[in-house]
Amino acid sequence: LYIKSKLNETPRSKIKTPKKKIDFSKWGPTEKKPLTKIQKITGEKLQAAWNEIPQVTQFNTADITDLNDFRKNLKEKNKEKGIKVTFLPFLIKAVAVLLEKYPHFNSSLDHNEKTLIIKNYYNIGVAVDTEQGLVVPVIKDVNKKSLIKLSEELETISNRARNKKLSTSEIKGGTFTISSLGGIGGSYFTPIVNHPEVAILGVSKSKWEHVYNENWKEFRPRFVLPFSVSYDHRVIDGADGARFAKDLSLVLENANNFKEQ
Ligand code: CAO
Repeated sequence: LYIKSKLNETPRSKIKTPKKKIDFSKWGPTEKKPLTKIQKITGEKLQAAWNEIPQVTQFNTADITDLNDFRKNLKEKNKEKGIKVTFLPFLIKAVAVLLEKYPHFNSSLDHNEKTLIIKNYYNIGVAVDTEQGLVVPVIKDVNKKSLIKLSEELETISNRARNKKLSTSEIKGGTFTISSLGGIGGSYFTPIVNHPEVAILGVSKSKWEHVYNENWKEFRPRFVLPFSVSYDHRVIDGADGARFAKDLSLVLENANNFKEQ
């Protein structure tokens, strides 16, 4: 009977704190701005993920000096074709390599939370900042696409997102998400796992730093990318979280990994 009554209890995550109405105008002038539809939907998703997923964030950096030179070169070469080559396609490619190596980062728990469903396809969601709020269009089968193709798709879907043109199929089916604030600034942040996915990469702005390397035996100016990986701790152990972040750094540090794309 005790077990039965426990099973019928509302899960802690479903209990909502009663909201108290506060008259803020008592202390000064205010104005009302209703949330957009996107803000409401995204807010609910984020709240559920925050309540239901025990998440940990692992931080790391990658020395992308060589990769940056390679990117600039590719950017220059594709300028005339009107293709904008940013860092994001490289990150998408690097993540795809790692998801193949760490399949449980590319999984979801089933509805009973008793079985892990590993996906053998690699669809990366990219957080896009729009006037209406945050949206996450998905680029499909990224492992089969070149850096240039990814650059083109990225520009198309982020424009479609900003012009409110995304269809339902374009925001579904993601297996892993990247949130890049690198074009804006800041050092590190802790992204929230995009449920039902189990891990997310947060990318911050790279900057020049003095780096000491055992091989060089001196400090050298290097272009360093800070990033963070948040993951569902029910599916991913801390050791694997650290391995994933370390390996991502290794993939990004070797520009040769991207040369045949
Ligand atoms: N370090 C240094 N520079 C970076 C960088 C990084 N990590 N990431 C991007 N940049 C540079 C780009 O290379 C580009 O410079 P160049 O013109 O010299 O090539 C410039 O910053 C602007 O990039 P961008 O932001 O336009 O393009 P992107 O491909 O990096 O990102 C998109 C595209 C759609 C992800 C981005 O525009 C965006 O919306 N970001 C916000 C996402 C967001 O809100 N996330 C938060 C979600 S959690 O609340």
